[in-house]
Amino acid sequence: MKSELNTDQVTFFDENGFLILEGFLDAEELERWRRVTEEAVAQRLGSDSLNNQKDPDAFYSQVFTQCLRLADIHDEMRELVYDKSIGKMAATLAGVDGMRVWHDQALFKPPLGNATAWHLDNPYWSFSSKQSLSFWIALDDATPENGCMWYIPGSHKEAAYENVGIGQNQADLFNVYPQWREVDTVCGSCSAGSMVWHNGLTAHGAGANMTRHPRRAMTCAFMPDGATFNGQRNILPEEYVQTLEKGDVLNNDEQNPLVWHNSWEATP
Ligand SMILES: O=C(O)CCC(=O)C(=O)O
Ligand SMILES: [Fe+2]
Repeated sequence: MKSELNTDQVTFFDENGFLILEGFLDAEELERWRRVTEEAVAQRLGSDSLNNQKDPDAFYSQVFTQCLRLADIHDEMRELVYDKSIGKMAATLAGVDGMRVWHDQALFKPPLGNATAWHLDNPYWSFSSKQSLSFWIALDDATPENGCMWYIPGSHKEAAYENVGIGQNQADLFNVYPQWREVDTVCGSCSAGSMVWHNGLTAHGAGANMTRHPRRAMTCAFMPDGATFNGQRNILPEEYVQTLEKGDVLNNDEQNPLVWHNSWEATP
C-alpha cells in the first residue's frame, strides 16, 4: 500500500476536491481486497438490510449493487478499512487531527449498468462538514467504457448541503449549481488497485457501464472527529438516533470508530 502523501498531492486535493493515486495497492493486496469485498458483498446480499437490491429491476438497483457497512460483518474487511495508515491519509488530506469512519460501501456497477447521476455525498449523511471525504478503490480497471468516476474540480468550495440525490436525470445537480455547467469535468479513469479520494462536497458521477463485465469498487467515507449530528438518520441505527439531539458530537466508537488521531503519531 503506497500510503505516503506528498505536499503536492495534498495541495491538489485541497484545490480540486479529488486525488487519484494510481497503483495504490500491489497485485497481492488487490487480490485480497477483491476476495474480501466479494465475500462481504455475498454476505450482505443475503441479509435484508444495508443493500439496495430489494427490487433488482429498479433504476437505482441497476446503477450499482450497493452493500453498506461491510466492516460490521467481515473481520478481514474491518482490518482493511479501519487501517490506521488509510485513516492517516484521510486526516492529512482533510487537514484535521482525527478521523472516524462514517461508513464503508461496496459499489459494483453491473454489466450494462446505469450511469451514476452527478451528486454530492455529504448532504446524505448525519453530519455536515467541509472536511468529510471518501476513498474509492478500483477493483477492476475503471474506464470511460465501464463507468469510471468523473469529477467537477473545485466544486467542493462552492457546494452547500442541499441533497439533490442520485436520480435518473444525470444532470439534476446542475439545476442547483448552474455555474458548474461552465466547468470542464475531469475523467477519473484508473487501473485496478488505484485509490481515488474525493471530498464529501465534490460533485461527482459515473457513466453507464457499456461493457459485459462488472466495474467493482470498494469505498469508505470518513467523518472528522468532533463532527456533530445534523438531524438526519442516514445509516445510523434508529435506537442510536433516538438518543441524539441536533448538535451532539457523533463520537460513538461502535458506530463510527476513530481510525486515526495525530496524537497517535508517537505511538507505533
Ligand atoms: O461508483 C460509483 O458509481 C459512484 C461512487 C460514488 O458516488 C462515491 O463513491 O461516492
Ligand atoms: Fe458519491
